Amino acid sequence: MYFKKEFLDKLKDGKKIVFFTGAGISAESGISTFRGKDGIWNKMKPEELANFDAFIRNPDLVWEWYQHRRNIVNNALPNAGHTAIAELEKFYEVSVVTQNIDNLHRRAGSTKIFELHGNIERNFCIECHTFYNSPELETTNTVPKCKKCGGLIRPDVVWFGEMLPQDEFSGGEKAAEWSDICFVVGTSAVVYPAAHIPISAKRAGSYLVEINIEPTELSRYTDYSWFGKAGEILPKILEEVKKFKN
Ligand code: BV8
Ligand code: ZN
Repeated sequence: MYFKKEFLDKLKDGKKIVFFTGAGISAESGISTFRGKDGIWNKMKPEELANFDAFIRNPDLVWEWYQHRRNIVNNALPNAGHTAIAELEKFYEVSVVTQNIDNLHRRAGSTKIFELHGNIERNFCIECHTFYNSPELETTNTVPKCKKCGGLIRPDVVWFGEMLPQDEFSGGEKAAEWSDICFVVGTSAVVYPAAHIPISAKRAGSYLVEINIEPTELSRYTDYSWFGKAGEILPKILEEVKKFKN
């Protein structure tokens, strides 16, 4: 694979690298994206499911949708893209700032992860905020009730109209601003405030590299764009790094 000299120089001199990732990095693990041609939003509107009012209106329907997605995630494995990012920790200070809720970066071995939109393996009671990990909840498709107070239990993910976890967001934004290279991998970059992060990185002087199978809202800001699959491109970047860092 051909790499622009400017990019190779950044890889040689850089110390801090951020990977800002979206659903596209998990596509090769068999997890559908949201807005692509096979995206889950094509079949129904996010407003109908991924928001608190929808949950209160029809908790069983929303809970069942997340159970369905949990099963897909539980049967999925990290792909070569996730594992290449984890392995790059041998050569750089790597932070992963992800919009994904599938936990695949952690399962691949990444150690510094900012989860902007929560994690589907965690749940909490909407009344008393007691946390429940998925395995301890019955796998029924009706919404479980809190053992302490009987309140409804919801997935610990950020729904539309909800604030992002402040520490995750500000930690991820700072890591991106301090990075030498900020890779944007597999995201349509249309969801805010998450999509601000690569732009703040660029403004702070980070070298912005996009990896996607098609152009996005962000493509015009990037220093370098690759059109291809994350699971194919990231291992090639790792191979290149091993040539001069081993
Ligand atoms: C908030 C829930 C306010 C968890 C999600 C109008 C304009 C601008 C903003 C808004 C607006 N109206 C409303 C808003 C705000 C809204 C928003 O941004 N809406 C957008 C859609 C217009 N944002 C919010 O509501 C946020 N909260 O603003 O709160 C507030 C402020 C103060 C006080 C109180 C409240 C909350 C946003 C989080 C919403 N939660 N999901 C879940 O169920 O998953 S959003 C959903 O989109 C996912 O979380 C996902 O992470 C996120 C981003 O999607 P992507 O990851 O980018 O996935 P997508 O399918 O879009 O793209 C995949 C990409 O991969 C494609 O580009 C494709 O080409 C590429 N690809 C595919 N295969 C591969 C690949 N690339 C490489 N390799 C491959 N193999
Ligand atoms: Zn409770």
